[in-house]
Amino acid sequence: MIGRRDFLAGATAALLPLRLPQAGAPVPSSAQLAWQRDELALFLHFGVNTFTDREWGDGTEEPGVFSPSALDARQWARSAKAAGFKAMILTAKHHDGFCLWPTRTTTHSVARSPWRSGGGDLVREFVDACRAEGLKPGLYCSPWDRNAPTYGDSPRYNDMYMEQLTELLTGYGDIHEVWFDGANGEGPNGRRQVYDWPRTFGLVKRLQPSSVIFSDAGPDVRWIGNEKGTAGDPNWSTVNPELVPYPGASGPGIIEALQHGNRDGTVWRPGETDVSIRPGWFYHPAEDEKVRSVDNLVELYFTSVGRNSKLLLNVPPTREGLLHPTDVAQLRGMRERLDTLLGTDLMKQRALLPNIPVSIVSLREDITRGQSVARYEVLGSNGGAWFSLSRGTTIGYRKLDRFPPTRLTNVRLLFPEVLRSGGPLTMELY
Ligand code: FUL
Repeated sequence: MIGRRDFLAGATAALLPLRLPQAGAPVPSSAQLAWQRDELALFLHFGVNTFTDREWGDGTEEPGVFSPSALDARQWARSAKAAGFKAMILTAKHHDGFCLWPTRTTTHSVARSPWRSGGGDLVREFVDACRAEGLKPGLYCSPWDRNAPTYGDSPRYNDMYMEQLTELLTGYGDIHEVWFDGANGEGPNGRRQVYDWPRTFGLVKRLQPSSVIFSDAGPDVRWIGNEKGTAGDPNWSTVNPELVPYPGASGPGIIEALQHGNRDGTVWRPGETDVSIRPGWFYHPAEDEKVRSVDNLVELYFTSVGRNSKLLLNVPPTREGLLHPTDVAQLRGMRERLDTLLGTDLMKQRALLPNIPVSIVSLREDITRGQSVARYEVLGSNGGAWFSLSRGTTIGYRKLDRFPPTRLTNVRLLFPEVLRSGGPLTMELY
């Protein structure tokens, strides 16, 4: 046994310096750290698809179809904030190419729509609403563009895409997360567009140095490898970058690497778990009865945040431009349930009370010093022999384990394997 720590009361324990710290162990940047600590972000898929009832528009949509009747981005932000979300990410442009801001790069935008008589700028209203409610704004701008005539003419399209990003990243203040998917469909006449990822990432870093860039290939935050809301277990925040060379890359082992990261990875690139509250990413009236239940949303929290990931939950605005009352109610229900489940840390009491059953253990490493625990086991006792409550591999930012309600007087944490000396480790019991 490499390390052991008994907890009778109090919540924080320093890991013993079990090995000399390894020079160069990957650690998070301050932007990655803040990103992870936010735990919950709301994803907003909204655009022409909302009005045509599609998931992927083909770029031939009339801008005139975009006509939300009562759009209120503050309602999105208030709902997110009330549910404990700390950030929001809007699809400024999806694969159909329709821009939610009055871009100079194309006429395929809100400027040609009846919304706000063509004078609207939804990216502006979105960032203003975020800031008014104390949320961090993020933007998704799809590289795949089924409307742009230059798409498939790689250098020309890439120039236009850089201009779009420049508008978004210079015109709206701090953008905390820039979200890239790797979808790469054919252009007109079957032409293949080659994206310039180094240029794209370089531009974002130059214009918004404090943001995190999300994609399959990071560089700051990686996709978790599925859209089901389930991070891998284990889930390391470190990866070997050569495994996923560019966003949208496919090949053997990539999904596995995204799901789990690499224990011996050379860069810090935590995983983000994106999933929708409804079957689709965009709003469809036919899915009003298919909104995830509170139980299901709470489960998502445990399989994402509780596995050292972050939850990016999509809640698509309706044709009115509002979050649907059902979705808002489920978000509120999720918050209430999480507050109840994780509200009272029994470790904060002077001694564990044998009459209060425990069913959740929350472990946290001080990730400013990287991830160090490689195997752990939580033992409990009720005055007699020790028995196992849960065990796992890595902990990272947060690991939530559930077990049948158990009465305990003592808890012991074992570390059969650690990679390096770590910072303080926190345990909470619920
Ligand atoms: C994917 C897209 O194709 C989906 O429409 C959605 O935007 C999802 C979040 O990313 O790559």
